[in-house]
Amino acid sequence: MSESTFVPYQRETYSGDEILQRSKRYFEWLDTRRSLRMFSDRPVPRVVIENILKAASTAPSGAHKQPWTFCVIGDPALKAKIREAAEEEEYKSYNGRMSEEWLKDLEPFETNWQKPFLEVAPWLIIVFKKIYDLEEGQKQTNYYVSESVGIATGFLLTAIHHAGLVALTHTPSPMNFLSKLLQRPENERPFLLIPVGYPPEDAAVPPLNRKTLEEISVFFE
Ligand code: IYR
Repeated sequence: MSESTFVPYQRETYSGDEILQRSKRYFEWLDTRRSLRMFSDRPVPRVVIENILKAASTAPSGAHKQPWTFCVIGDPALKAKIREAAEEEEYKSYNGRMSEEWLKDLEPFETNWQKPFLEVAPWLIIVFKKIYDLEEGQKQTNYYVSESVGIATGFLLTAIHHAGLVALTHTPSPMNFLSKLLQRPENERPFLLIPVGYPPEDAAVPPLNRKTLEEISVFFE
């Protein structure tokens, strides 16, 4: 057996009232996050988005392969193209592809096929998952790709919230037009489209309730 190459890991830990307060305050702060479908056009510096991406990329991933690419769109002409292509798909979805049940479930969100936020938000982050890696043309296996990219997207959304910005986890469906428009390689698949920006002055959200702890958990002590 070879010697372990592990390096020491040390971090601050908490107990007593401090661990209680930290966990409670973090929940209360995270509970203020909401998905927004409207944005201010107020600019957000590129470096802020870069920091948010670095935060997202600290997520755990299968065999630490970090199987993600974040495409970041600030160019108005490209945003317009993405909006046009997304609306074309969404129009078809809302007018025939989505079931009655699905449309009914979406009523509280007041969504429709129109996606003006794709042009208004200063940045669009398009998350791609790498179903395998390509190194010098050689296929390399990635593991638990959807789980990994899902977790990274969670980190991304939390980082956006922490910066005081808002986002939407948008899923124009199908999303393959994004691979074409952004000329992504064959090993990448679009995962989510996330507009990011400041909320507008008159921001509004549907009055949602979150499930209770009892509804979401089962303890075996
Ligand atoms: N992709 C469509 C429909 C949609 C689907 C779900 I599930 C939502 O939670 C919200 C919207 C759209 O973005 O409008």
